[in-house]
Amino acid sequence: MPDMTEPAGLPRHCLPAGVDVERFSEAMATRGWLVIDRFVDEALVERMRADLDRAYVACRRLQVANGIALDTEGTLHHLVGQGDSFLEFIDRLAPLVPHFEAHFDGPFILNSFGGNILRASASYASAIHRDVRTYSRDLPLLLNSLLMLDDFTVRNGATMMMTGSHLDCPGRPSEEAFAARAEAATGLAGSLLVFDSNLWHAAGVNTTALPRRSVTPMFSRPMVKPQFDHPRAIGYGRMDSLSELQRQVLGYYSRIPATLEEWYQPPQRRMYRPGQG
Ligand SMILES: O=C(O)CCC(=O)C(=O)O
Repeated sequence: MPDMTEPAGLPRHCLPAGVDVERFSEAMATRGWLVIDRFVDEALVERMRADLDRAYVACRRLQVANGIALDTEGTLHHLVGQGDSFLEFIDRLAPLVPHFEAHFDGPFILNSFGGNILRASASYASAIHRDVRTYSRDLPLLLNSLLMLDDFTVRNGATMMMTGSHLDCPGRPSEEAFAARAEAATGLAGSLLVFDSNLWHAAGVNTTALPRRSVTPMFSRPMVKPQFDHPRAIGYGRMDSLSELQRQVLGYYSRIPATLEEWYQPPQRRMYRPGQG
C-alpha cells in the first residue's frame, strides 16, 4: 500500500493536539463520535461555501425536474466533480488517514460526498436516521463525516448525536429514547464531525434566519459498493493528474473491470489492486 500520509506538493496539515489514533479509536468505540476542532482553514471553507451554493443550483434543478423536490430541499449529492474545493478537501484528509485506516483495519474509499444547507424548513436529514442500512456493530462498513461550513450552534441546528447508540441500538429508537441521549455536535466553521455510521443522528432545528451549511463525506472499506462511481464521473483519463491520496480515496484502485482487457493486467495496473481488502 503506498504511503498516503503526505501527498506530493501539498502543505502538511496538522491535527489539533490530542487527536491521535488512540484517542480517535477510543471515541469511536465508546461515544461513537467526535469533533475535530478547526480541521480545515477559513480560506478553504470559504471556497467550499461558494462551490456549495453553485452546486445546489444544479442539484436542485434535477430534484425538481425529476419529481423528488419534496424532502430534499437544501440537500446536495455527489459533490466531487462539482467544484475544485471538494477535490482539495480529499487531500486535506492526509493527517486522518492513519485514524481511518485503524478504524477500517485497512484502506478506505469515499462512499459518497453530500451536503446540507439547513434552513428553517426540514429535509430528510432532519429525521432520526443512520446512514448504513445494515447494522454492523462489530464490522465497520461505513464512517460518516461532516465538515461544518458555518459555526454549528444549538440555535442554528447543530447535528444531534445519540451518543453510544452504535453499540446498543440496532433498531430505530423512539423520539423519547433519542432525545434522552442526544447531544448537539457544536463547533466552529472548519471543524470536522466524524462518527460511526451505525449511530443514530438527525440535523437539529435551525431557528435562525441564516443557513447552516455542511458537507458530509462518507467513507467505507473498498469492497463496499460506493453510492457514486467517482472514477468514472471524474474520468479514468484524469487519474495521472490526481494525488496518490485522491486516487486511493476516490476509488481508482478499487474499480470494477468491464472488459477482459481491463481484467487481464499485472497487479499494479489492475482495476482492483491487491491490498484493497
Ligand atoms: O446536516 C446535518 O446536521 C445532518 C447530516 C446528516 O444527517 C448526515 O450526514 O447523514
